[in-house]
Amino acid sequence: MISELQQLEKEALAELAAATLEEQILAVRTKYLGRKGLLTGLLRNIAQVPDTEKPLFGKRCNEVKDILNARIEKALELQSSRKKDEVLQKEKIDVTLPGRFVAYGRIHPVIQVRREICAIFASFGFSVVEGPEVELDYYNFEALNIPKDHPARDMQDTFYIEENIVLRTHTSPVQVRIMEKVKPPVRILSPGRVYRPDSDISHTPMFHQMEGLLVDKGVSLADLKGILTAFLKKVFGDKTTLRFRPSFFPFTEPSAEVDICCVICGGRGCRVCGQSGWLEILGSGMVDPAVFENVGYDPETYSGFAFGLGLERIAMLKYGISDIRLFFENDMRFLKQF
Ligand code: 2NM
Repeated sequence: MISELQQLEKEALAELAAATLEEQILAVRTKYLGRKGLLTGLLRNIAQVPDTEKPLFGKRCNEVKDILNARIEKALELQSSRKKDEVLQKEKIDVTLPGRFVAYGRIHPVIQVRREICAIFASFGFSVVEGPEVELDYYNFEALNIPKDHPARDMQDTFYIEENIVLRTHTSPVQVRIMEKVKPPVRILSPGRVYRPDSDISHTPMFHQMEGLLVDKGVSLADLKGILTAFLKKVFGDKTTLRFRPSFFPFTEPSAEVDICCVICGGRGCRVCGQSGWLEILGSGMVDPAVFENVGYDPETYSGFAFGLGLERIAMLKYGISDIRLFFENDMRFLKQF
């Protein structure tokens, strides 16, 4: 029996030495020390050992049991630290590597200009309003006193969805919709995308416009001049000189275009201003009584002024950009500069 015990100890230690995985170590433990294990079995058979040898056999059994337990414990520890090392090795990060490039966005220059202008008019008490880009012929043309035979209504100048539905060519229809709903006083600004079938160095089929409208009792051309002068000096600088030039729009009477002294040449004449020394910035006028009639305002009681401008054009002048198409190419080398 003693020699059997020695043989068993030798085998158990050899198996333990070969066991690397946790399951393998636990299997050795079960095989020798479990309830039905080999060492447990030997101990159970102690009856067959001669009486004189019993104490020694019992002692040796316990020694072997302690040795095996200690070795198993050690093997488990070793195994778990090996597993930890493996994980650490696998998840190793090189903290000396340079950081990864993060692509972050920024506000498009046209939208920066839109925000800047909105903030200026907000300080004058205007609210920002928006409306549909797919618009009824009525709101885009009819209500604005643009007659059926007007060239702007031509297929050449307007994208038609259906006979009576267009992509809006300006944002004034938003203002008509507001006037239909609310009584004066009205002070609104309507920025947004507009569409016209044009495409060259200064025109894209979609561009951004901003229109303003102020209606109240006793509004005059002097109010128009005062507000627009204050606005343009805020955008282009206090020293900017302006010129109000008579013009025509079907929805305003009288109408005026507003020029500023060329920001490039200071008025001496250059390529940007076409040698005139002036830059066209916006169109404006006193709202035509016919428009007021269409929205249910009494033109005898109320008067108002309106204006419209192209945001790309303002951004081009402000930043010295000569081709409008650059705004829509999404080239980050261009966009990152603003
Ligand atoms: C412009 C020029 C002049 C304008 C008119 C209106 C409305 F709805 F009140 F009639 N909104 N915007 C207007 C007037 C727009 O853009 C060059």
